[in-house]
Amino acid sequence: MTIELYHNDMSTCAQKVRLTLAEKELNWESHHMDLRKGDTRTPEYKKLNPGAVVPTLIDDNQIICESTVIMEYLDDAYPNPSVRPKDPVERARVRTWTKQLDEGLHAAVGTISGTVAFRHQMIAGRTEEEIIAFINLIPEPERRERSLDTTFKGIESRYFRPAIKRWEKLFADLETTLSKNLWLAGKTYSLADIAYTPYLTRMDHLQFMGLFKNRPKTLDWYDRIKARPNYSAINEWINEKYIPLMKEKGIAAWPRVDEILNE
Ligand SMILES: N[C@@H](CCC(=O)N[C@@H](CS)C(=O)NCC(=O)O)C(=O)O
Repeated sequence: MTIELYHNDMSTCAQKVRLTLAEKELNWESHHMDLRKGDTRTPEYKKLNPGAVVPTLIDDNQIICESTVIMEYLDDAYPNPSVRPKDPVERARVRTWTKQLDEGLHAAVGTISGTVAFRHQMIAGRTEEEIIAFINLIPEPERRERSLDTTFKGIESRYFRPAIKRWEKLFADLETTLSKNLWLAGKTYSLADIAYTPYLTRMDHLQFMGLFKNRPKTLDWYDRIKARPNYSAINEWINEKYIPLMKEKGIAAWPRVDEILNE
């Protein structure tokens, strides 16, 4: 039975799952979704994933949504090598890290990427009415509201400052943890490290490394996670069209980020 993954090249949540599959050396079949065209917002795809997002995993005829749940599922279904520590305390730490992403950090990165760079891709070639119609295909009212504000207002959106503040706190927390332990959950590389790898990469692509330039332990950890063989799950899927856009718009937005950091 082949593992199937509905994913997107640059999506952070999809990158989490691809990193996990690569770490476990599992073969999988790709269904690549174009998020700018709205591939996830069709009635057919919503039958697989009611939230209209990637990733979605299909294994053994079972549909599994939510990137953290998928990573845990893969570790349960294919336990060798395991990417979760045996020690209950370290396992609890993994959950504490992944929970934070699911409860706000991922949305905050969506806000940062969207306001700074991706809104330009959303707007290109669409009239205002078409943009609104596209956003209205998002099932949850809260996400729809955020997408409207971030798409039309860019970094002037009311969601931008709290998102930067949340990531500033995260970088402080990472540095504290990595000053005590080599990896996020303790002595060994785990799902916690995998889960945060795409987000550090995103900050890097946006030229937002200033968020952690004075955090030597985090910088060292970022070098170590990038040097791992499974990082090919990010590198081999880089969409070269995104990189110059993220760089140009990220550099232009940085003075506002710096202002927020220095408040
Ligand atoms: N909580 C979900 C979030 C997934 C998510 O936000 N996916 C984004 C890409 S990172 C997406 O598919 N967006 C498509 C869209 O908004 O049209 C998970 O962890 O799987």
